[in-house]
Amino acid sequence: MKRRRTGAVVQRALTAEPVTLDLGGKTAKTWAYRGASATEPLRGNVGDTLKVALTNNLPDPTSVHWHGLALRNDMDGVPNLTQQAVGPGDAFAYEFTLPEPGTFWFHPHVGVQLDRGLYAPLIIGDPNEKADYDKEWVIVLDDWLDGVTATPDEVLEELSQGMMDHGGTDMGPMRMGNTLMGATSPLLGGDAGDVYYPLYLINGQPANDPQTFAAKPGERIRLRIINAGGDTAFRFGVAGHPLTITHSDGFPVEPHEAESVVLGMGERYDMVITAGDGAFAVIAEALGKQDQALAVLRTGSGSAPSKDAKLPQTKDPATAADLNASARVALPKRTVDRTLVLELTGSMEKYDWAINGKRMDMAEPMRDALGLVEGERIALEFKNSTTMWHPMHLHGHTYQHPGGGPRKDTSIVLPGKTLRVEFDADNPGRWLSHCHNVYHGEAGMMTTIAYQMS
Ligand SMILES: [Cu+2]
Repeated sequence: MKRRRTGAVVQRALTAEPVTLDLGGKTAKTWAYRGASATEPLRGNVGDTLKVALTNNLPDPTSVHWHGLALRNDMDGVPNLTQQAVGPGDAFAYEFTLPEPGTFWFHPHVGVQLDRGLYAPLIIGDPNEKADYDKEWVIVLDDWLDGVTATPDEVLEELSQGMMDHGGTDMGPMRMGNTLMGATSPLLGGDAGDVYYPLYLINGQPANDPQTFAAKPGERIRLRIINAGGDTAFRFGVAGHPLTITHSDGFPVEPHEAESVVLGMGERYDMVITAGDGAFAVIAEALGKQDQALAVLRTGSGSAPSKDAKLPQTKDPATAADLNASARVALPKRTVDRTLVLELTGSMEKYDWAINGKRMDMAEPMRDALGLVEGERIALEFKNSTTMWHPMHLHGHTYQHPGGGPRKDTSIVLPGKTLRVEFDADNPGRWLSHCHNVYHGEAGMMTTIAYQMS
């Protein structure tokens, strides 16, 4: 793969460390990064060299995975596959060229650390892009439990026992320990998620202490939305404001108007809104979980929106299926050289989430690697044989959805459905493909796709 280089170097220090947060009055001990956060993104331009000096001040090993980037394989941050995990007290120097402009993010690829506070946006600018907006806001959505109800490791332990989902009650989903029974959403084809979260956050703030975004009426604002959640799909919208979706997972799409948009874990959408006059609720509805994250868009006087403000339920929200890639990022038409079938298997009862019936052991990630040859056009079929949706992610590449659909690296695959995407094998290395439900991934719903430079 040819990578443009500007010669500029962006240098940052990043320290993973224990911290104590105030989440709207709740004190939470957690792990987070010093040097980057939801409100302090890393930024660079396409072609710049990013140098990040990671220091691990956690009691556990960690790593940094640069989600969505077609970067050099040895910087992808997957222990036992692309590097050794960075032990407590140790350091690691990440250095790579920023390959494409867009909205990306980063997080550890060790255990369920992602469901703590260890994540931040990576925004890659394009100096040649003509910006037809006045302001730009990065909005990170998250489901939060760490240090409030349990640690993510305790939740995984609980889920791993397996459970029968007896469904919710007439009143909605039902909490049992840290799991949630009967959380369903028709938008996700049934079971929406399994984990009870006491809080939902926008840029690290809960609904009772929302972030306020200030603008002037009539300003055009680019929103870069990232779902950093562990087990929650969000339906995002801004009350009273139509969204014009412009990018999916960093790559441009033909502009698409919508009232709201659904994001699975790991997905990003960029959109433009034209600010109205007053105070408006910015809402991320936690699908199936009867709760939501909230922020406020304020351009004038008027009382702040209630924390119970709701998105309209009337129209179908946008999903990847509604979008088409911009012509300049559509894959050139060519015949498929090889089809890789990734059958998603497993169940809640056994908590044996897997790909092609094999649960990946991260101690041995090459054991069942799928092979291909550099230069091939690959069709990747995510065949969901389970009764639950999965947000499937491919490292090191951005594939295209069928029928001229959007370029993406993370896609919702509904229960019983198959999603067939295509990509060009132009970035040799050992790459993971996995479910971005962090608990499903850690339970084994991962595989490796590997190829050498030919
Ligand atoms: Cu999954």
